[in-house]
Amino acid sequence: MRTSSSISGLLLVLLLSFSGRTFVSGGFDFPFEDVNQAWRGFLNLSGCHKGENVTGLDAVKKYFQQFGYLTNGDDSDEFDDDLEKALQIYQTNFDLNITGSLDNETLQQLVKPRCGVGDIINGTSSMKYGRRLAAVGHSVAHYSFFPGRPSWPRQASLTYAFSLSNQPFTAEQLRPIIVRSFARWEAATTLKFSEVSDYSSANLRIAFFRGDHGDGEPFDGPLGTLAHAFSPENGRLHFDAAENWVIDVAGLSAAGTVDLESVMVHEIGHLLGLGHSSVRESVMFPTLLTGTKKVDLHSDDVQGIQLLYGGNPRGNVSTPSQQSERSSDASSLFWSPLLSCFTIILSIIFLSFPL
Ligand code: TQI
Ligand code: CA
Ligand code: ZN
Ligand code: ZN
Repeated sequence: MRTSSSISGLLLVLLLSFSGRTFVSGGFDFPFEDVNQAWRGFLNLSGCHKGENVTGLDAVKKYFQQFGYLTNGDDSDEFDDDLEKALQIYQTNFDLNITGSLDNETLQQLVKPRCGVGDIINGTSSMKYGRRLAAVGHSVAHYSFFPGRPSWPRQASLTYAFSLSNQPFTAEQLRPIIVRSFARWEAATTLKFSEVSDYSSANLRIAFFRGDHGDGEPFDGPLGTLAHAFSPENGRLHFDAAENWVIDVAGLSAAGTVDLESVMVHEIGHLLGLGHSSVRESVMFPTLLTGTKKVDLHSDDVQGIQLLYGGNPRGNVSTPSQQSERSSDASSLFWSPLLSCFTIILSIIFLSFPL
């Protein structure tokens, strides 16, 4: 990419002033980069609209490709019909004025730090997105999947194993947390989970690592990235051993501690094929308040996982909020932009990683 390198100092100052707004949400009090380096060059493109040919538009197209808005593979500098459509969808998702051009408001949204997961999964430009649907009285699912919606076979019996290397807990401390976390997802689906002792042959493999551990997603020390999981059917779930992990609620009052079980439940959702959700109370919402535990599946999590695997014939798990009407447009994802991504640093983990 030749574009994103041209950044003037003035723009930097401007960007720092935007970033003040991104701190409004309560989340982990992580240090994080103000604005994704790679997208700073976007700010040069203010006012760009259809028909123009401007250096730097190729980077915008790549951004939209990365997050699912563009699928035509074209990365020229030409502002074409497809780019205009992509912008309109993006503007709908982020509740901006739907101008189809690169106005300032849109550019400011584009350069904000965001999660690595795409907004549109299997998207087509005919889909409807986000809050506007909710506003006309339809409940919209807010869970999401990975691109291509990968999953384990329905009704699979999956084995899991955990490694005791690099971490402070004993098997006796860790096992109940893992067992409980899997049980929450099992209760909602037809999936079955069982522990096996042979780590290398297990479907799902849980381990703690520090720093670079060979999968291209090095951990970053205390806070920042807490853990990551790969999408089906990879099965790897890694925790950052450098975190101040807590396994009892009492310990959560200390600053900088993270509840292992909350993160475990969230990461198992990823292992099974769920992306993030825009429903604040869901376990797949990409923010966890400091010092809190969030381990009960929300109806949004249940709907998402049941879409992949079907419901549990033993009866629906009870969920804290009323079940909302299932939307046929399950694959759209709406981010509440100010309140979701900005409190955490996310790593991008796609299917394409080799084992
Ligand atoms: N780790 C990110 C996460 O699991 C890594 C990640 C980003 C990711 N995008 C992904 C993993 C897409 C799989 C698929 O979300 S994290 C939280 C929360 C993290 C964050 O360390 O930032 C939890 C891990 F929600 F609290 F912010 C677990 Cl619960
Ligand atoms: Ca970390
Ligand atoms: Zn890893
Ligand atoms: Zn996540």
